[in-house]
Amino acid sequence: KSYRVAILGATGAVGTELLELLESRAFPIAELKLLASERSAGRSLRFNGENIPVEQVCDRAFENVDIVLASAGGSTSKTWASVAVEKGAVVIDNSSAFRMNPEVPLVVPEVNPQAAANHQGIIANPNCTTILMAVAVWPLHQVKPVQRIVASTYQSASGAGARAMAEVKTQTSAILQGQPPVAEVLPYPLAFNLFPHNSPLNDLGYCEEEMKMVNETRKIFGSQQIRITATCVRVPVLRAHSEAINLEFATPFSVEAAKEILNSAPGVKLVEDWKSNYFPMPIEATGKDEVLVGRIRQDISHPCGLELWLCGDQIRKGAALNAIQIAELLVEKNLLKPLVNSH
Ligand code: A2P
Ligand code: 11C
Repeated sequence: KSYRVAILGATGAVGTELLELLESRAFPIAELKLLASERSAGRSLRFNGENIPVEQVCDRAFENVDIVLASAGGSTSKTWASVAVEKGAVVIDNSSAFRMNPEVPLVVPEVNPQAAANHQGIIANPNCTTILMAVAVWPLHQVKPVQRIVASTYQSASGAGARAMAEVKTQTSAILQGQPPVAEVLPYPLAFNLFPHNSPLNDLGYCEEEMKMVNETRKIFGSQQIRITATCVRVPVLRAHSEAINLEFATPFSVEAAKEILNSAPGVKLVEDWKSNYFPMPIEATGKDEVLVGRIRQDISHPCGLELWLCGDQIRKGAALNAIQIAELLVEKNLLKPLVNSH
């Protein structure tokens, strides 16, 4: 069996990767529609050796579509997801628009694939920093429940979209030529700099990105008890996020046990060579499917604490790959027809 798939936001950083993954993972496609804004109408993109035209999104675009992979921002998803669902499609949405809606499953296939079965037409793909952390922490949490997580992130430009990635390159070459860097997409110059994540701040001083890590992780893990705090920072890296994660358990968790668990955990690759100080790096995570995890060590400030370091491709496992894995899960478990909403 093959499926009619639409990518909403096909010309963006994540959309481009979705296209590549559908091809490289040989997703069973009967028909592929590429949708974006009016700015992109008239362009075409390569898929399986063919040029496919990009269409401006409109109501009719969702007719006869089984799966919509949406990655065009929250407001675009809010406008079009319900249209697509009404027309019979299942929407896998990469934006933050529906993630905390109790009726919308928030899925990381390595963690909570069973949640996908309850969808009512929309399944949300979590925030990228959240996905990467969830993949690494879940296998440990399965063995011994984590009580508290302290995360510090080093987030690449790709999280702010294709135009932000281009801006960092332009800023870098401007600085190298003695010119001032110009920031138009990002709020401040990122080349040779970094700044706290610029999403809106709440009354407690946490930005939205930090609160996504808190709230989404609890929803994915199905545990409101876990105490989580995060500091999110944008760094001048192109497309892989890094995270320093401190975990606290009720009783000590040996480093050896943690390594053994992570070594065979789905979606994780253990990367450590202590002799040469070699650990995960964003340039090595770029283009990889796995979350690279290493530097696992006892927290010297707490007998029940563990420290770890991870890097993961923000566009791939942090966004497009996770969405495609959800689509594969829907196909494998025959979950494409939404449950009838009883309300
Ligand atoms: P377009 O290229 O036509 O602007 P990124 O995350 O890399 O910035 O990409 C965002 C994606 O979302 C692009 O494909 C972009 O299309 C698409 N997009 C942005 N706004 C809209 C909109 N209002 N309607 C449809 N697609 C949109
Ligand atoms: C970033 N993670 O790196 C963000 C971008 O909730 O999907 C994606 C925001 C989201 O800036």
